[in-house]
Amino acid sequence: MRTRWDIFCHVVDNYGDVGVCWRLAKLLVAEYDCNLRLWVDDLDTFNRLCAADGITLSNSTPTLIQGVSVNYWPSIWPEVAPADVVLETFGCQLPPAYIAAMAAREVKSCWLNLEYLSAEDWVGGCNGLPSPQPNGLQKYFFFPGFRPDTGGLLREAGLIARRRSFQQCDSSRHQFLERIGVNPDPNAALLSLFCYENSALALWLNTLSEGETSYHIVVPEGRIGASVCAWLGRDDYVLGVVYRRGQVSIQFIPFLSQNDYDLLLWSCDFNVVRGEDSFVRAQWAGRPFLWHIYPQQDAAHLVKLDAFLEVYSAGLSAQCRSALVSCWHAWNNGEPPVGNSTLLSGELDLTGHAEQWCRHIEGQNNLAESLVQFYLNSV
Ligand code: TRH
Repeated sequence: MRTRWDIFCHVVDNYGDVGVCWRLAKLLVAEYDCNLRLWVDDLDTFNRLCAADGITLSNSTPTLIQGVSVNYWPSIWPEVAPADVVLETFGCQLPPAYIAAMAAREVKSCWLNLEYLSAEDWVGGCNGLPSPQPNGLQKYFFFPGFRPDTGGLLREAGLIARRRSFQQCDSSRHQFLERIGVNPDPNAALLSLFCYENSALALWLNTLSEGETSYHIVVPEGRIGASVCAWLGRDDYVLGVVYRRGQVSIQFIPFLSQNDYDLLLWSCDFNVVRGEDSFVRAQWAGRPFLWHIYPQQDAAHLVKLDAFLEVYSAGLSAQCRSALVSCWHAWNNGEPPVGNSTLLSGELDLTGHAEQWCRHIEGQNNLAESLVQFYLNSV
């Protein structure tokens, strides 16, 4: 009989919480034959994330998409029989009645709390640790990460091979870009831009616009629309239209499906990404990227940023490393990326390094497989 899974997702903000859960759910069903329900407490956000797939979710009835039963997680919890594996994501609180039902099961559910991704050292030591609960149940912490002692990263089977053959085939790239209405000048570097509001953005665009290289920057609709418009000296934009200022062409496009967003990352020479999921996908893309980390209170995110920079830049020359570190620091502190234009303009070849890094993390654990294995070891 197929193992039954329940994944609970509380949407804090933006798309990352539901983006990670949705990707994980699809993967567990497609590759591990799980019988899976995904419970999400904000289907409006989910609807925006999967609009490009032509999907509309409703609060009243579960929707079966790609084998995943997507359910609204209501504040008044209905009576639901708990699954064999229960995943609460990012510290969300399960409904008390559901926990009581888990405790009442003859064979206890395997209860896991999936944490946020971090490259910090302590993560490996905490991965898989039990957290005994007052009702006798055992909950386990599960940490994604970049090291062998963590749960690893989400990666679909054959992803990297597909990405490499896409990048080796000019016509695949061309056809994809044409499909999404992007037709860059062949001499321009193609960039994608997905980040939070950032006071460094206008200064960075200034630098690019005044340089010698041409850039075509693709901006999926979202939070930075207004600031990019302001930089262009406009009040608004029309999707698909290319706006020019100096060496920079800017094109806003509709928010893509997760699959098409991957293709965009694969197509670009350089990607600006944020949060957690796009950050990981940029790494699988094997292209240089700039990470706008999700800002946390007390600048806790800067520790995470440095932890990642430490592992990511390990194989770089001193010159490259220092350019990368100062650029990422500046960007994440909202400071002018002065002196970093070389990095962003591609003068330092980070492409080889990005591919090497991708090969390195490809050898690490696969998060979906780690979760399945953890459950199998527990029964
Ligand atoms: O949207 P994010 O900023 O998400 C988050 C949340 O803020 C969350 O609360 C926080 O905890 C987390 O970051 C660290 O960024 P992220 O994680 O990259 O999620 C974006 C999702 O949107 C991801 O699944 C990729 C997807 N996406 C598309 O499907 N199409 C697109 O066009 C774009 C730009 C993104």
